[in-house]
Amino acid sequence: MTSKFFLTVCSGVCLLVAACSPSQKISITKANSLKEAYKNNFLIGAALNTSQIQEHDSVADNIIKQHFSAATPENIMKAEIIHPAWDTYNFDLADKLVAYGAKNNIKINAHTLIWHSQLPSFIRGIKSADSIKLYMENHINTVAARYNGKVYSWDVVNEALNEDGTLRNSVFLQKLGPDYIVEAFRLAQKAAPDTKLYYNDYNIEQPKKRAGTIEIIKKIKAAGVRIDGVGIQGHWHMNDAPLDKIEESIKEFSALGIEVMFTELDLSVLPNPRGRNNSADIAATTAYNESINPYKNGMPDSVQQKLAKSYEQLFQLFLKYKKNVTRVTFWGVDDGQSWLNDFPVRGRTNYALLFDRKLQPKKAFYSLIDLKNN
Ligand code: 9MR
Repeated sequence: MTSKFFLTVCSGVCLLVAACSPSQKISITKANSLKEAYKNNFLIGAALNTSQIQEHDSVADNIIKQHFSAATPENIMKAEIIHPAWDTYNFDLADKLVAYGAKNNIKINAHTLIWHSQLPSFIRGIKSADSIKLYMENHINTVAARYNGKVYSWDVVNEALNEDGTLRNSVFLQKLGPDYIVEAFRLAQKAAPDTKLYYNDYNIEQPKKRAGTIEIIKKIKAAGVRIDGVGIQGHWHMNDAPLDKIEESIKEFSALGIEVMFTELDLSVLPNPRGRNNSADIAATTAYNESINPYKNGMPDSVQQKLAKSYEQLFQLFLKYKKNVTRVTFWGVDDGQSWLNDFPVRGRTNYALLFDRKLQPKKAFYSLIDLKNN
């Protein structure tokens, strides 16, 4: 009996599949798509950069279409790009992304309306509270309204908290006071009644920042304003993803009656020059030296395995809470595009995602597929 014959006979017939060789089994019995494997559990997303949104690389494009049911623009919907001057909006790439999502059945999570970082330079010239208020109103009324119902969701406010759970001293806090977050959601709810509204931040699985997040969510709800979910970014290290704290956070956030998402997942494999201090604060960088860039010529198999194991443990946890977790988004498609090659140290070679620099699936990818197929 030839293997070709065997393949035909095997497809869809479990008893015969058991007699196939292991490699045949993989191609016949296993879902080979992340979004398919997890379709009954949660959306699987990726952050897309400009080139991916413009469909420049057909290999990357095929991966996106095959594996992802959700996408977040990595940069192009941030204020400095979409709203570069007081009266100027630049919708070209965002429109393209929205059309791409509609065509390929990929839900777009728009990122982000109100954030202290990547603001347009004209904000620095604004001195009065009234003008900041007007900026916020114009921005949300224009951008969120344009994509109402066309994007699935918005990260309405991003990274408003300090590590101790107090509010970050952003231009919005300084000029508008602590209620600016509720006001941002109020404006977004009006401008985008058909789009889900989320709060998004990093390290909010950590107890103090988690408590700050809960306070924000309760305050929004107490004001009678809509918030549909919370995004735990998930920029962790493969050696110490905080599983217990993540589990506690899923429980506590879900108890507020909102969706929980992992919105920017990646697992660094490189030494952290700041010890265990994990931050996604882009301003917190460290100088390069060779000893903290150990895998510039390739990733050893032992590290591949560790990364795969760590992703597997995280997804086991997400699956345990599949009723509460609605989306898991990776912060990029492949290792080459990852911000972690330049953060917190510029010019390193990191391996934080599921696809390598040649767009080949890594062990970590297969570990997540296997988790659903075994
Ligand atoms: O991945 C983004 C990178 O290309 C930008 O240079 C950087 C600038 O702040 O923002 C990165 O994305 C951030 C996201 O928007 C918010 N959470 C932290 C992410 C990583 O810094």
